[in-house]
Amino acid sequence: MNVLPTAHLRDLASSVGFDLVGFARAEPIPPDFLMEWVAAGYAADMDWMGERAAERLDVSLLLPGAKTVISFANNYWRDDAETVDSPIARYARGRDYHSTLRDRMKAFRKALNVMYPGLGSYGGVDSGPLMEKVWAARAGLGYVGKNGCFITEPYGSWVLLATLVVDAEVDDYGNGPAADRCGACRRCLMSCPTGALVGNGRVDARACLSYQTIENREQQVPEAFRFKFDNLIFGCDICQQVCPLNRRPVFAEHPRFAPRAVAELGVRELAGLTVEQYEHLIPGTALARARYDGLRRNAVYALGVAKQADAKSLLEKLCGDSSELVRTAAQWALLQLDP
Ligand code: B12
Ligand code: SF4
Ligand code: SF4
Repeated sequence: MNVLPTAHLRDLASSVGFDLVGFARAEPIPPDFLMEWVAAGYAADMDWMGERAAERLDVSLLLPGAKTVISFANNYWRDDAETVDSPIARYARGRDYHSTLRDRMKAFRKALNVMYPGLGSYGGVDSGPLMEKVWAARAGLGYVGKNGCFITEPYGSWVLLATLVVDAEVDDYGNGPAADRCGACRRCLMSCPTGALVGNGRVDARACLSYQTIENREQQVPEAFRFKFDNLIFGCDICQQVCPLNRRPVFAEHPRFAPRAVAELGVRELAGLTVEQYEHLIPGTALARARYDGLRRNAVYALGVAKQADAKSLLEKLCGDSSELVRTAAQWALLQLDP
């Protein structure tokens, strides 16, 4: 197989819509970061993080003969007046980013296949057994901050990642990971409401509100964390919002990152969402991962935390909801209104 010219790959990445691209040699990842994180229990019940550890650590198990990992990033930050108080994390307000980045990677691969017939590749956006931040770091796009997020120079941490493994070398692997710019700052560590940042960029998912609001969707959330659902019902941006390296965000122009109607709703409307409204507003967004009852459970907690007296009648109604998850959350929320 030819050695691929990075100048050409960079043009191609930009033409399909990626903001950043970089290249890393497909060398195995030292196992300690992942294995110690899993052994400490920080993966919570995301068993899939440990189950395919071998592939996460060695991409040649995903693509025999892997030579290069191409890392892509897209800025997604938008400041739209009507969504500034949305209880939904920024990355989830627009069209589901998985499909946006996947479509871009698909277009990139299609063009590659035409130019280099026979080139083997394996791609992933969030869901594949890949350590995407490690590859983005090795590819020189930035570094992992103390907040556990991947931070780039032009866009701060408001980026989403996509990763493509190929079985050919490229002509320039760049200079490797960018320098750490956190310095003595500890803002994120001080601001995380649940103490989920446990040092060196590690996140204890059990305590992270992003995990509790999205992944832990079938049972009640431990009570201590429910009290932190303060206008926050899907994902959490607190450790990014306080980061000084995010002070100059760049507006993501592409319409796929534009907030959808659901991002204009407040906690009360989301708690009272009907099945019809859910079907109209949620499919095609990342919010679908929390499912109907999980999303309403979160919004119901947030109503309790806000102690909004005028939410009482809605909560009383939800105490009779067909979902046990929502009923129990509503009983708890009512107690917060009326202890
Ligand atoms: C599991 C997971 C979570 C978990 C755990 C978070 C975590 N930080 O581990 C939960 C559910 C909590 C979560 C939350 C979020 N997530 Co998430 N998540 C993932 C996932 C699937 C795997 C991450 C992982 O491997 N963790 C295990 C630890 C051990 O590895 P790590 O995170 O890479 O961190 C270690 C290494 O990077 C190492 N390291 C650092 N630098 C270097 C350099 C080199 C050369 C090497 C070898 C190692 C190394 O040190 C770190 C600490 O040990 C990735 C997608 C993917 N497949 O990679 C998305 C991903 C990390 N998530 C993403 C997003 C957007 C989020 C949220 C911002 C969403 C939100 N707003 O609520 C939050 C952020 C929370 C936070 N503070 O990190 C984006 C990251 C965007 C960014 N700029 O960082 C990703 C990449 C998805 C994507 N494709 O865009 N997530
Ligand atoms: S996403 Fe929220 S809960 Fe998770 S580490 Fe950051 S501030 Fe803490
Ligand atoms: S808030 Fe400070 S310590 Fe945390 S990631 Fe940003 S620069 Fe680093």
